[in-house]
Amino acid sequence: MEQTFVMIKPDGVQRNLVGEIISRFERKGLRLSALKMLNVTKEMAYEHYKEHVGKPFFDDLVAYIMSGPVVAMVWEGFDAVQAARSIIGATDPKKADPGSIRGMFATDISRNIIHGADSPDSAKREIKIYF
Ligand code: D4T
Repeated sequence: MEQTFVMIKPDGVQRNLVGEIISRFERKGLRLSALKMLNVTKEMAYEHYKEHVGKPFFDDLVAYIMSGPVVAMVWEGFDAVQAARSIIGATDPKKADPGSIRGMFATDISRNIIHGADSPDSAKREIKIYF
């Protein structure tokens, strides 16, 4: 059994996609083990995205993630990290599978609705930031 960290970003919350997104994870067969709505602080944003410090999109990324409430979640199940990433789709919505969350609901890489941890170690690190 593996755990992964998933976060519905401010645009996903503002566009009333929380129920739709949670439903997709439930129907996949993953189990919701924690959920919290919160406002991301600058410290949390920097910790979450520290691998991107110095990149051209970093400041916009931090401003975006702090622009409204997010929904942080822990999902668990067999191969949960990969299962979640396949439901979420590629980082750039233009390249995402059309049936994935980003493929269906997003158009812009800088407003891509949802985050999913990219490995079990990242999931552990990110869960500590938000829970
Ligand atoms: P997150 O972390 O938001 O789930 O995205 P990914 O894990 O799928 O992708 P990432 O870490 O490579 O990128 C983090 C975040 O930065 C935004 N981004 C990324 C951007 O605005 N412009 C870019 O060129 C890239 C590569 C989108 C996701």
